[in-house]
Amino acid sequence: MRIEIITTLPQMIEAVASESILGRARQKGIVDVEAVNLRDFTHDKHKTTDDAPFVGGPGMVMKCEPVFEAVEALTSRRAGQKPRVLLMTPQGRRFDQPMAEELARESHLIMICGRYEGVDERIREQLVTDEVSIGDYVLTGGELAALVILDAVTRLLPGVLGDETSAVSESFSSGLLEYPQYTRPANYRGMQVPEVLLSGNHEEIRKWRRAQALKRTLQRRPDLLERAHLTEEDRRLLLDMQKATGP
Ligand code: 4GX
Repeated sequence: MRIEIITTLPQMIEAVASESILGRARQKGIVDVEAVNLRDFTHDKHKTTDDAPFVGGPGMVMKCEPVFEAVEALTSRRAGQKPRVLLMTPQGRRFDQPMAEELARESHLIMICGRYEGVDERIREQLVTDEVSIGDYVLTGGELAALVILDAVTRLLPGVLGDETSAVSESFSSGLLEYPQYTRPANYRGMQVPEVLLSGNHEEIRKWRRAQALKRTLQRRPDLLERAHLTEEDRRLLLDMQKATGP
């Protein structure tokens, strides 16, 4: 998969994309990440990427020319194919795990990172296929949002995670929050690991973990239960929990 990130701060992308699991995925050739410097597509001495809004108003707006030329340079390399072009903006569709899974099926993504107050509307209308938000808060630029998407998408690509960890991602796709985790020692300053986890009874452990995941989800994110994949046993457990705590 090829992912190109158009930005005035390529070092910010490179710093994250070269570390840890992401860095290894790149070295293995599973994902080809390129931070594309928007200033390379300017023609003036000052390498200008922004300008004052027409008619006035606060702040600066990202200019059309460098962004159009950058996207055209990246798409003409692969004539015929039409990559998704994402714009990071609080006005976009909220990024979530199903969207990460959807994007992980693409072979080529371009992400545009805005700074300043925003981008010229013609960029949105002509170049962008998806406006994406990572949440309802205001960042200073799109770079951190692009990195969040890069991270969540890359870890879904085959070969990026080991077999063990990929099972963990399955459990989020089951739509429930994670059960509590423990490691050694079994007793730390008098705080005991739950007895069942030391029992060696795998069927009891499976049931305990599932019940804990259901309980957590019910307490913290009841909204997730509506879309979770639940068995008859799950539904019975949930009803018991709801009875125990009252309406
Ligand atoms: N999830 N920001 C982008 C500048 C901007 C504004 C409008 C394009 C259009 C954000 C978020 C986010 C702040 C990134 C404003 N660029 N991006 N930036 N939340 O807050 O994605």
